[in-house]
Amino acid sequence: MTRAVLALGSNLGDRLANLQSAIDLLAERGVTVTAASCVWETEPVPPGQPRYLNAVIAGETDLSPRDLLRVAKEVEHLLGRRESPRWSPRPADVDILFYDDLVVDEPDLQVPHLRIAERGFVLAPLAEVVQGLLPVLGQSAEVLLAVVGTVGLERTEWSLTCPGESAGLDPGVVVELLSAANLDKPGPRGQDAGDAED
Ligand code: A4P
Ligand code: MG
Repeated sequence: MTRAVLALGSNLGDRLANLQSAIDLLAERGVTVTAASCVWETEPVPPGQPRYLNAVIAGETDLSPRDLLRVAKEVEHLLGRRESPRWSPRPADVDILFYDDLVVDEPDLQVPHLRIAERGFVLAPLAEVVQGLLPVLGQSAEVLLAVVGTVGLERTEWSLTCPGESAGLDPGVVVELLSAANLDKPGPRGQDAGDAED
């Protein structure tokens, strides 16, 4: 089994339901999701589209990186995503952030995902799920987040359910707060976090 870390995003439809459905559909397709970050509401990049909900999940899988990409695309499609320009609004985005410490550099698949270090909406939830240095990148998500800043990132009170959580398969899960980034609300499962907008 390989540990994979995925980023989820949604800014169309029932965004929270879309994130949870993505987890459930991944679980049905060979990704045992063992940990989820809090749900973050984030300013869209680029602006001029609805706000996103974002989360990061970790899981165990026997799927190859390419099969994992195929499954990610299938889940996006099942949740209503159709061909659209890059960075346009979507009911579901499922990106592979890490696949253990493997590096993949192919025309249609790069792992680690190329824009992790520049995306606060990825780094904030990632810091809740991966402790310490990130694979390949060799920096912690907290440090990278401090560089890009936390403007436009808000931790909500919502939480996601992981089908594999009780299996205790994921010793790397962090239940730590992001004090360095001044994100000092309780988490990471959303208990007591009280800043949701709606
Ligand atoms: N691809 C290559 N590597 C990967 C990978 N590691 N995981 C290819 C997933 N896909 C990968 O992706 C385009 C192509 O990238 C895929 O066909 C696949 O072969 P896409 O999901 O269709 O397009 P995208 O999501 O628009 O592009 P990408 O590159 O994933 O962009 P980002 O950087 O993830 O931006 N703002 C907020 N607040 N929150 C968001 O979640 N997301 C985006 C997408 C833009 N702005 C956002 C958010
Ligand atoms: Mg994507």
